[in-house]
Amino acid sequence: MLKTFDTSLYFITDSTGFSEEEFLRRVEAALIGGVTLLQLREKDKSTREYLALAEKVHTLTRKYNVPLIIDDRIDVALAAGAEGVHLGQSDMPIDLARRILGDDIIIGATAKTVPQALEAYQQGADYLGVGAIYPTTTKVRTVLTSTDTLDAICRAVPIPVNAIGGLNKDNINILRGIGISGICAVSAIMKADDPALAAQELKATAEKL
Ligand code: TZP
Ligand code: MG
Repeated sequence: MLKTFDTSLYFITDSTGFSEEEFLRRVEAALIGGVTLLQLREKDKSTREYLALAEKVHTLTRKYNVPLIIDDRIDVALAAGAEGVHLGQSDMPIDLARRILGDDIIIGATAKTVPQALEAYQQGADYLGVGAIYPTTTKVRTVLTSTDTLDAICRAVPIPVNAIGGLNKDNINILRGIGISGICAVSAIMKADDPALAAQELKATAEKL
């Protein structure tokens, strides 16, 4: 299997506050709107609940030919047959995950500094998420990352680097001139009145950076 993926508009989901039906409706709308990569991010579900939702989301992502990435859990990613997993600094180390998952599965890593970025790359990460660029309303333990650090990380590693944190179509101009491969967004799409339109507009704006 050839491992190809496009991080230009990386949508990370958050089901908090939505019925499953509404959540899945929004996920499909985002796919229709043109997201290029989709991460299922669940922090409070049991393993079985996470897996059951992953299977439903995977049915949708397959329909639109978008790789599905599972946050935190390599077991759930494997069991759901997902295309990848995203690992933070307190999750499974990248080199161990790579050993378990093999070379065909996408492994993404969170990095907030150049040393973290270099380590993740050297251990086998396929892409990096860097942030938070702006304060975020999404439930996450994070600190702000400067655009200078983001720029330094882009120059330090040869793999795709995505910016994350508080990004929306009205504020991503700050990323102009930095060698990112794409942007990650949760609430700008998830909580939009029209997630399909939000994804479409965000993608169009990001493409012009
Ligand atoms: N990591 C750093 S910021 C963040 C994560 C998971 C959340 C981003 O969410 P939003 O709603 O796009 O600010
Ligand atoms: Mg994590």
